[in-house]
Amino acid sequence: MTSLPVDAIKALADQHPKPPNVVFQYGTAGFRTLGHALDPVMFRVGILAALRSKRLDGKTIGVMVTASHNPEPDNGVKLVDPRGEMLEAAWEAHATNLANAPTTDALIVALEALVQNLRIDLSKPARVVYARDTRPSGPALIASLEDGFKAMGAEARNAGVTTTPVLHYLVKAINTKGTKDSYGDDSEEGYLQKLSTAFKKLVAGKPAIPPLVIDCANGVGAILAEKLAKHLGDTIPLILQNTAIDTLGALNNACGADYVKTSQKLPPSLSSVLKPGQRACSLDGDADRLIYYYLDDRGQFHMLDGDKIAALVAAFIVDLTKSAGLDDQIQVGIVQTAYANGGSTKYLSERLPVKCVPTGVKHLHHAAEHYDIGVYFEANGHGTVLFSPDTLEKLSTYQPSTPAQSTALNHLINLTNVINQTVGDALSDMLLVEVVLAHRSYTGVEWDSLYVDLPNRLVKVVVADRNLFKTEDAERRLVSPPGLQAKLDELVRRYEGGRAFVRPSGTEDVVRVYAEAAVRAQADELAFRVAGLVYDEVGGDPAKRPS
Ligand code: G16
Repeated sequence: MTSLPVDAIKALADQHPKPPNVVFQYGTAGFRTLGHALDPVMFRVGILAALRSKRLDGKTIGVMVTASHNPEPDNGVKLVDPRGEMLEAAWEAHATNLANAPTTDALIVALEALVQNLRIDLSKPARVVYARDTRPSGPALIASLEDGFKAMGAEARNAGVTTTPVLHYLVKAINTKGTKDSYGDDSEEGYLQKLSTAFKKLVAGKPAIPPLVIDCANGVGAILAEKLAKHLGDTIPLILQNTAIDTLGALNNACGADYVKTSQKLPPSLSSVLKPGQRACSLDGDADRLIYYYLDDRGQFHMLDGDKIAALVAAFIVDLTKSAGLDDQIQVGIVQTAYANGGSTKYLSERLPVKCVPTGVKHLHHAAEHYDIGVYFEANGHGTVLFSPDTLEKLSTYQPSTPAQSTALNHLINLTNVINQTVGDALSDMLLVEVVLAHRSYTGVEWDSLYVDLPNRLVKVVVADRNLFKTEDAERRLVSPPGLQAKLDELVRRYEGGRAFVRPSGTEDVVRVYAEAAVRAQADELAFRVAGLVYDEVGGDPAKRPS
């Protein structure tokens, strides 16, 4: 192919027309909206993925169809770049542009401009791998995506129904296959083998691990968790809950990581299952977020969120680098967002370099790449640990001088395999947490006591136009609507230990408000007062005014 296959594109594009008066936007995690609205977007994303692959010399690009933690009627799509990381930011604008071309002719014009401006060599091959979660709207959307691949003559590999992190893993495994950087066998089985083998080595010789309850959010994580449980055997007994992937309306409904994090309580379905002191965790709808929790002896709920995971894991890795004699050569750093609890930021920044970036895995991932070992977690449980290429090289060539150094070095090497370094991965993170708990002999109680969380509250505000909200300083301050930040500052000053910020969501049509304060009632009051200020400033549906 030396020019765009215009006829093929036209013929198929006419089957996926864009409705007028709808504006699509490639946001925090790709396109996300009601599933039935996404048909034209899928077709165009299929074309774009093929062009991205051609631009990158035929490297395989990933496409994941999911709306993750969002309600079941939503769906979405995001592109994954060759190393398994999120799509390069500049291409997000191209995706938005193509998705909004009003007619087939306008789409062709936009595609021709893209090919010319980016000097895409159309004679290169186009290779893609794609997957979807369990949402009912998935199969139809996949068919539309496949039309996009077909129009471009792309070599497309269907990875079926699997988790977002598996898709990211596959992309990296395919692109590194047969090279010295091979990431593992390019199959779901290869992924499960890699994680479970490393986990078994890491906990070998440790006391038996007590059973762990997993809330699978009634999503695709249930399928993978079941396969993982088989690979792990007796090493760690997994008790799978909320596995109803075929029950309409069950996905993320009163369960899953987002439910637990936002409502700060146990999924009701677990109340008769979880025993005091027992560890449990929740995945989200595509298994890229993880939140732990336990009930204390009085039955009180304690949440161990992404911040607590970061603290647990970072301290463990630092100790291993010290024990291996590598602490002067390997620097561990942390990346958080404005949602990180003030308690965690204080705890971590007293020990390690900490950077704050805007919401979205892509921002955290890139910032973490600047450290030798970068630990990044969003408070919502989305995160992973990155080992830089230099660090991986050091670990593979370092000569330990004592048996203790050698053991620590082996642990570090095994950690690089149990951790999915392409993206946040609930199941991989779960194994990582279990490794640390086993090595530290911690229950949830000791882990929880690393630092005390400041009471906090997250509130959604439905406004007429969330695009009116613009932020700066890693989303910690508003620059628009003008004057609103000054009002927030004035309000926050009245609360002891008060902190609050407002930002537009990139995945839902809402504005998010986060507030924390020294005591619970004050954090709640601050959040709702800020939400009220936001609402009054820009207006919206009176029935939806926060109260
Ligand atoms: C996605 C992103 C996360 C982000 C979350 C919420 O998560 O990957 O980085 O924290 O959306 O984003 P926002 O507040 O902009 O709506 P997921 O799990 O839904 O893919």
